[in-house]
Amino acid sequence: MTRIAVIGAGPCGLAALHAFEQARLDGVDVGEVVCFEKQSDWGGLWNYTWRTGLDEHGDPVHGSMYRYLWSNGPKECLEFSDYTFDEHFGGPIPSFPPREVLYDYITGRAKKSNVRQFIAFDTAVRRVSFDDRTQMFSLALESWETGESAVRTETFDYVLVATGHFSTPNMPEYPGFASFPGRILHSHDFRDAVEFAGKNLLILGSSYSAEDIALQSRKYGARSVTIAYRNAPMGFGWPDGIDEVPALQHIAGRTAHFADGTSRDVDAIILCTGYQHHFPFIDPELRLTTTNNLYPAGLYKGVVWTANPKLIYLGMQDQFYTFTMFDAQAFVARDVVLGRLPLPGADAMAADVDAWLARYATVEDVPGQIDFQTDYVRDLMSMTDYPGFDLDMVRQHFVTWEHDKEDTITGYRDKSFASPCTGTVGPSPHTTWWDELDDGLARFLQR
Ligand code: FAD
Ligand code: NA7
Repeated sequence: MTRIAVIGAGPCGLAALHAFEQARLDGVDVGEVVCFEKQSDWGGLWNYTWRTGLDEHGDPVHGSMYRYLWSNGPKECLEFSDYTFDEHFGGPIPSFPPREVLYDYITGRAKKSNVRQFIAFDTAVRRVSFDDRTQMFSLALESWETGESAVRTETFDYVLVATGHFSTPNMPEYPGFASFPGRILHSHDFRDAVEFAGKNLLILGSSYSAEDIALQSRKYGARSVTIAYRNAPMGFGWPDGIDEVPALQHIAGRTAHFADGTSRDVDAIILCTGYQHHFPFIDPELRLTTTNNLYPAGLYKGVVWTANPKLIYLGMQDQFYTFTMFDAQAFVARDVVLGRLPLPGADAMAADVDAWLARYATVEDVPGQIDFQTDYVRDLMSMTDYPGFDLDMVRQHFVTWEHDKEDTITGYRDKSFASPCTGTVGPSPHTTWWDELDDGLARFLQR
């Protein structure tokens, strides 16, 4: 029997299990699918943990999400076409839910398709290697299923890596950090904005984490937030108490000095400086090495490891699209594994990757990035029976969302979008996002 390993039970791993289960329900022999998840529950980053540093087994904590995290894009842009928000919640809900609501939705589909039975929890993959002679992968596993650490090896025909890439921090150092008298942390370790109430914060970075943690911190009471950008400012109309300054040069005591010659005293520094694709458990010749971008090289259709097509990576791109892109990838991965989607030869795969990379090199701005990832998802969807949805509507939603953010960075989450699956328009939230302090599911669903 063909054995297929899925590593990680976050949104990508769950999408893979769902895809295989759909084929099984259609009467296809999918072989044996086993998912290994090092945490004790599913959901990946959406499975909130209060922990930072090390987990209960001494491994680096996977979670990077924090309290009071609301979706940073419209939920209509990530809606599963085969499990809509209307189906899960029994009626319309606003377009920007907090984390717990999206966790409920993701795991709702996984419960419906009954895939928990395929997951070995508390089981970390320690090594992935490939034996040229047997053409099989060997996975070294450490499991705490019985409470004690137990090590074993299993062999598989195919491996799907779904371990995410927003967990291992990119941690730059600036002169003066070692003697800074306050706390310095990475966004990976940020958990509760309330900790910074009354403080003057310095944030480094100019992408999603910097934007959201700056807003959060101010919303929950930081006295001031200074965002230092390395290349270009985000340029939003920030609320009172937040502003952007050019790059940090050095710190002297608690005084931060910036490239424009100005300086400010700060109490804490949050490095919103991104993450590394970090897969130390995969043998070097199988290991994806890339920066965070929309088309990592070496992956045919963004998923198949061209150097060994029995190895598949899911969700390794930077992400406008999330859950729907993961689904589209998972259906392609499944059909490659099942032999329903024959792969072209190595040269043709390389040529396809090169063509996408050549197009990516011409992308100049955010609308271009949105179009690029839309076309990528469209290409994937043309290859399988993943149920269609109005992709052009989603593309337009992303463009509108970007404009909304430019209009009002504190108010864009109060807007409503139409579902590309059902047409349902999200109602306005009962409380504007800037005034809502409670991120609980029950509170969000109150009408
Ligand atoms: P993950 O969610 O990271 O899951 C990977 C899983 O693999 C984890 O469960 C982990 O424990 C497991 N794992 C890792 N290594 C091993 C191993 N060696 N052995 C066994 N198991 C392993 N997306 C949105 O759509 N909307 C948002 O609002 C949004 N906000 C975000 C906010 C933050 C702070 C971050 C960091 C990301 C956010 N994202 C958001 C993007 C997020 O990456 C995706 O939504 C999604 O979680 C990616 O799913 P994944 O399965 O690829 O990875
Ligand atoms: P991103 O989107 O990868 O962005 C990383 C940011 O970090 C980016 O603005 C970088 O600056 C900045 N950066 C990187 N290195 C440095 C140094 N050395 N000094 C200053 N600034 C630096 O990561 P995010 O965490 O924002 O977002 C990741 C996901 O989490 C995303 O999907 C969200 O939904 C949540 P640059 O712009 O290149 O100048």
